[in-house]
Amino acid sequence: MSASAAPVLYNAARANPEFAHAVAGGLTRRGQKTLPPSWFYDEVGSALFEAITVLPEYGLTRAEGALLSNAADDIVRTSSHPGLVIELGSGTGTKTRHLLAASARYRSVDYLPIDISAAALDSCVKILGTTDNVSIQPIEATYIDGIETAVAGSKANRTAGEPALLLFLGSTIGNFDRTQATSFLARIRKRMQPGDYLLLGADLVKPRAKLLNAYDDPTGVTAAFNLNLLARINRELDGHFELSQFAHEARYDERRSRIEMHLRSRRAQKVRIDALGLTIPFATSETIWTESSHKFRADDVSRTGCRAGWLFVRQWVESEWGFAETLFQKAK
Ligand code: AVI
Repeated sequence: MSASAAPVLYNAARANPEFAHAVAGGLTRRGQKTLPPSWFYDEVGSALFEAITVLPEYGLTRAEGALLSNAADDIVRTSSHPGLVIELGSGTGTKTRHLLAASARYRSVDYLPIDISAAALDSCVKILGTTDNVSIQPIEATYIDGIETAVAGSKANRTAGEPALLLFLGSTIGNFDRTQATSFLARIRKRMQPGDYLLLGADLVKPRAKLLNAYDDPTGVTAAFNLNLLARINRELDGHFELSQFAHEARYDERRSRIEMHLRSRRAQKVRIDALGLTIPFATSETIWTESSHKFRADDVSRTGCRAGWLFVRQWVESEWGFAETLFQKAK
């Protein structure tokens, strides 16, 4: 995505310059307009995402919770009872509870959740803060900066050769395309120590109707989550999007095993964004592509990790919904 074309005249008093830049770049690019999914998660978006995770149609979070709860002992035994657990994009950390409790039965555990949302980290500390034998040190940062901070900060406390367990759960890996996913997994491997483990959660391919229902639920929660991106532009960048003039759309690209979320303009319109000094034209039915959610075959997940230089250790699969946890290790 090119973000260089548009002048970004953001209102420095209120706007996050990175958000301003992403919006200007994504909405002025030639061809398909885009907005990156990382900007879904302001306070409203995070609350809507929490609601999505309990929808009957969105089985992903429940399946992963059940898998982690059933396999927690097995996972911590296979990853050498880690005393250091680092989690990328922890959110509220609800699913992680089982793993921490299983590891903390053997030893004291340092848990370092990494998230860009301070609100999510606060809830994480509230939810997991009372787990026996677990000490939590939240890190408010992007993934790569957060891992660097976590690994550097924990060096002094780590006995040499004692492996850490890095968690990347929730199928967030599916929000990258295949090439980006491999290069991201390679980048995080570089920052970990030899012998460290990675547990990667990935949603598996399932029938089209089941997927479309999960990303276009009849209650409209996912639609609200998607439309909130426009509302966020209105709030933070003095945008003039009329939300009723855009529709949430979920599509399934079977060849790429990918759900796409779009916001479709219901009519030809021009939308002013004051803080950016931009007016964005939309044709009737033109869309803004806001998210891709790639789905995996179980052996795809191990192949993707191995292509990034990780060694495959073991995989656990929940087959009712279709979800896999895959454990990798960095070579010693
Ligand atoms: C965070 N991520 C893995 C979710 C997903 O399923 O791609 C975000 C989401 N988008 C719509 N519903 C949920």
